[in-house]
Amino acid sequence: MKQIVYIMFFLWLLPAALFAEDGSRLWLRYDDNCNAQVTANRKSQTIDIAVNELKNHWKGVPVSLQRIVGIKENKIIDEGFTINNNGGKITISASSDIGLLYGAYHVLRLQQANIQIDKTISEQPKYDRRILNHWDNLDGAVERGFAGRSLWQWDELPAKLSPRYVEYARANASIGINGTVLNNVNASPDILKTNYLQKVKALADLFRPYGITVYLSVNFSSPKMIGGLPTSDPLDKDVVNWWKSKVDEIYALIPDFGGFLVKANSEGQPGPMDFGRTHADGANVLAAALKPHGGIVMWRAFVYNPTGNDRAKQAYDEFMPLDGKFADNVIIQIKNGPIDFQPREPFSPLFGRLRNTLVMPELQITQEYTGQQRNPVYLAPMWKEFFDSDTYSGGKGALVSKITTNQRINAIAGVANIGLDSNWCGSDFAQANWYAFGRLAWNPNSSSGQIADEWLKQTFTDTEHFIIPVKQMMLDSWEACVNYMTPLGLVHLMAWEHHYGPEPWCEIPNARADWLPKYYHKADSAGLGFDRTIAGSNFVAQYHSPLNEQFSDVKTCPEKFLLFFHHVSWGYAMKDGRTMWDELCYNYDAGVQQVRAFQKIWDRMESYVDAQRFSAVQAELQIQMHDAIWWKDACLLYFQTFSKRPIPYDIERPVYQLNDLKKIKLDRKNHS
Ligand code: BDP
Repeated sequence: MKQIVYIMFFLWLLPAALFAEDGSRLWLRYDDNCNAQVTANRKSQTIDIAVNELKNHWKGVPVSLQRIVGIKENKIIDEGFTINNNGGKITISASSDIGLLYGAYHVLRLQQANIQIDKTISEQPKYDRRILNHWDNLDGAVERGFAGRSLWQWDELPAKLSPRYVEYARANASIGINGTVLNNVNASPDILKTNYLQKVKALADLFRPYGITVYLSVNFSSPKMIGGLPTSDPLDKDVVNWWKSKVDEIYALIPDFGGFLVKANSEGQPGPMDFGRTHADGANVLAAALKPHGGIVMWRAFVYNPTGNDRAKQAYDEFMPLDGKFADNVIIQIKNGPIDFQPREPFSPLFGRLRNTLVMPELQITQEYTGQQRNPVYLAPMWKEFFDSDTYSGGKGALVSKITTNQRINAIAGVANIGLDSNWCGSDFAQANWYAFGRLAWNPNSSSGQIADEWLKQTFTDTEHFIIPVKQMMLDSWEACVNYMTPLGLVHLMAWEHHYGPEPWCEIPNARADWLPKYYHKADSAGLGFDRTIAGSNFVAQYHSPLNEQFSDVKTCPEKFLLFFHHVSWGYAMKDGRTMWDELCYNYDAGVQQVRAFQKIWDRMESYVDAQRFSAVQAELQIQMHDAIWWKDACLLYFQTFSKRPIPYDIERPVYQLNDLKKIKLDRKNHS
């Protein structure tokens, strides 16, 4: 009897185990064992992966993979593909193995999204290097990571290879990501020690068939810290030689190593300026060591040092004088905005200004400032606003996406949101941001809606009753987040260090001014916002005309950036006739209302989604709802102490007391 009970209990558990929907399959939820007829005219590890993916998961007519030799050799490697369907057979052709694999994933994507292949499809990535930046430390912690600890098991490598490494490579290949920087930009010098390089090699070997190149973040003091030299001065002969032999050592292990990412002279990191040298001096020494092997240096423009000047101006001030001085395999990696991955910022003026230097965008996929993967926020619309910004470099039409894809080396980086959590990203909707980064890096002209559509269909279901409302929810989610966190061009109102939740009042004894919210919002009895016009910091002058003039004039400055560029009086009349104070209140309230609407949308979706993912998202929306009210009350009650105006009576009353909100101190570590 007892045995029967056990068996019944086991049988009852079985379906739950078989169908555990923990999100681990990402958007790759293909049916298995489809036994498709697939042939290829060549064999290689990469082509074999493509053949097997299709054999296993493709449900249509036979597929032929055609590796064509000798076309379009103008690029380092031509990763594009063409798909033809003659009715009885689908042909995927490409001039590289990886092009065939990308073509195979594209065919599967169309199948999962229920799109017929009824015309010839030709695709070519716009950025050549589509790179994830992992801010993973060697001790397994992930800086600004919200999805568990690091995927990389450094203590087990190279002997033990987690199956997740290949799953990671496969997921990236399926969306065209072809590079990964394994370690944090706040880099430990140890990564360049031989024992670590052996571990890196093991990962590189696993990733290679999936077209993924490995890069490393390096610490500029490495020659001194692990090389035993007395200095790391880039112009010292021994330092130059140290970098050269270190790089030679790396390439002996990893012949297709991609290069280095460097954060130098920023937030306490060492750099060439410690020795009276310039960013160019530093970058060029590394570049010279990498050059014979075909490697590149991605030198970050995120410089964040105490200067008396407007924080927004620093990157430009340091890098513009060096325009044209960088070696031809150095590319300057620039965050999308001039401050630091805020919910919304205008684009960094270095795009369009550095004209004799290669530049690449850095986006943040991990949601450091947008709810830390507890708030479902789809970031593609933010990135689109950035890509579509006109820099006016050399005239109208010089969009960020255009100027950054029109160079000798085209590259883009996204700070990864991936960790050891079973669903990879800590939340189901955060997976959409990883996905969207890959798809936009492939083609920044794709629309956020199109990407959301295909992601939803692959990840959940293609039923219209689900797709239409949930897609709309995704598309509105970023604007909602901006509304309840930092509307009208406000930035950096987040809590100290961990950056979760509002603390516009924050004061920390002896902290640098430009690490504190008050520096950014400048609330006083007269008004709110940072004057960056000629009467203020004159940051506007870093933009090309006519943006400079447009941002400078309070009347023509887009209201979404108003308080970024102007200190505006509380009673200032906005375009809709409301006062700035009222507009601010309505914006915060709109954010709250939007999240309420998301909750209602999602609750109606219960019958279309498995129970596990349904309730996970439901819980996140609940957290987001809580956070939105918290943000609204904290910011409005605090700013009200300056504006001395009532919160318009037709919007929701605060539910918290300012003094209670000020007492909240979350127990979150900075680097968790
Ligand atoms: C900031 C993060 C910090 C990073 C820094 C960077 O708060 O943890 O080290 O960016 O990009 O947004 O270097």
